[in-house]
Amino acid sequence: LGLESDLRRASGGGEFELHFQPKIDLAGNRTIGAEALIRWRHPVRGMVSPAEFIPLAEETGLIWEIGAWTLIESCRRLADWIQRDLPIPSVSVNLSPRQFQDARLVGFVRSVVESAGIPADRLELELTEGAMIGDIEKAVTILNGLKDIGVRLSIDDFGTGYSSLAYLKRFPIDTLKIDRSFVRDIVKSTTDPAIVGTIVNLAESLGFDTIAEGVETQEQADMLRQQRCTRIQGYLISRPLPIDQFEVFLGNSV
Ligand code: G
Ligand code: G
Ligand code: MN
Ligand code: NA
Repeated sequence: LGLESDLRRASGGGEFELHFQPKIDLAGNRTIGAEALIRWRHPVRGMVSPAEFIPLAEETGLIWEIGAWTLIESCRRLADWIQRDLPIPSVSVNLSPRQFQDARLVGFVRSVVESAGIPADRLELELTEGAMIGDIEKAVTILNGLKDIGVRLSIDDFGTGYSSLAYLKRFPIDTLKIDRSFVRDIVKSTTDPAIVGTIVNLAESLGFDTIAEGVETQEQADMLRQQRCTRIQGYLISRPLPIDQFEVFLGNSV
């Protein structure tokens, strides 16, 4: 309960900050984007992980305010980087299931993108399969609404959820983010390389891009490349970085 009332107080934004984790394309070795990841600097507890407070925010409904803060802040940041000509093609923001199902979502995303003055296709929204199960027709309607704004859409943690191929082909998405559980053991596993290869083929058939998350070693990156997945994100490239360090990363990249 303590944490809940603290979260209520923090939801205005004063104790949150965003870290950014680069995504790169091994073919060409360039930064293709960055994922915004929220951090909570609690005055007493110190850093509280989103793995801890996002589920609580979902349960209590505070996720709307927190998500609004994240989206506004991410778009502002991107606008600043564009204005300063930093080499960052896009920024992605995570949406949890309750945010996705909120009737205000499409209108809100549109207004935030317009206020920030960023090209919509430089913002990406990451959704999990779990957000879209249940009422598929409704999910498709929301996805189409988001797509009409021009933002890019990705399915996060892909391969761990329940989306059937019949649904997947109806989703107007751009990218499958291959879940890190398939990356973790890809070097030793007798099955995971084939699973990754199958996801890459599926994505190609459906016209989606792929990116692998949680890449920690060069050997994993090599195995992914063998399966024709060239976009990666993970500690091998960089941890999620505070703004100033992320800008140094961009300054050092091509
Ligand atoms: O950044 P990692 O460090 O600990 O994030 C843990 C989890 O929290 C991940 O599942 C990630 O998607 C989620 N997460 C991080 N930032 C946000 C955010 O701004 N909004 C939502 N909904 N989830 C987030
Ligand atoms: O659920 P989502 O994919 O949005 O989660 C992002 C989470 O993954 C964050 O907690 C982030 O800190 C974490 N993360 C990013 N790169 C790596 C990595 O290479 N290895 C591991 N174990 N976690 C990572
Ligand atoms: Mn994510
Ligand atoms: Na993920």
